[in-house]
Amino acid sequence: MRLTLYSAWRATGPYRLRIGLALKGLAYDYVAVDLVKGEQREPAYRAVNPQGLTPALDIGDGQVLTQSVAILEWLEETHPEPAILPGAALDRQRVRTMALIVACDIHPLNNTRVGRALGKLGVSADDNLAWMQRWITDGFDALEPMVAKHGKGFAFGETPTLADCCLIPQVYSANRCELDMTAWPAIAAVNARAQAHPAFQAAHPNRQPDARPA
Ligand SMILES: N[C@@H](CCC(=O)N[C@@H](CS)C(=O)NCC(=O)O)C(=O)O
Repeated sequence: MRLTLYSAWRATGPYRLRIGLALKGLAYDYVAVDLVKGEQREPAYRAVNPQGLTPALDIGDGQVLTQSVAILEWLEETHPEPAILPGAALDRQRVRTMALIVACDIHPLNNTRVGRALGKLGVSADDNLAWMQRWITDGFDALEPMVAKHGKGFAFGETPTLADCCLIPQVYSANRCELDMTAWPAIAAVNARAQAHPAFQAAHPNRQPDARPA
């Protein structure tokens, strides 16, 4: 199966999926979508993902998958080892809860298109930054005790899970938003551990072909 990932180097949705693909040891071709230029809204990309969002994963035979968490779940079903979901139903529920706090409750409020829409309404760059920080703070405040309780190196347990696939890109985004991670020591510790893991290193924005100097 030849995989083609439509990605953008700093965007957290594609970053989640790059982590999952690296954890599963799956190679892929990389197609960069320039979100700053707006390539995601052009007809050529809408033909790939009509929603105009990244990531998209072309798995061949005319099949293109979208929505990062749904793609990660598909990866887990089709490539079960190494597992990114634990064996027990209750544990899986906890991991999905952590992942969805990021994917449903933080990220959608902070997406590029939301920032663009706020800007069109006259929101200043400073207020936009405060907006981003507010939603990340809310989410991390909720996640911190969960990670402290369930994490043993990674967000849930000793090995990377779907929760880490979502959390680590969100920490990257928090850093870009100038948030001080000392408020969330358990999350910061998981992030430090992940940065030393080869799959997370391979998936890092700076390692992508479309990476630009900061
Ligand atoms: N829920 C979607 C979110 C996808 C999404 O919003 N992707 C962002 C990058 S992280 C994007 O392509 N934004 C382009 C835009 O907002 O115009 C997923 O998880 O795949």
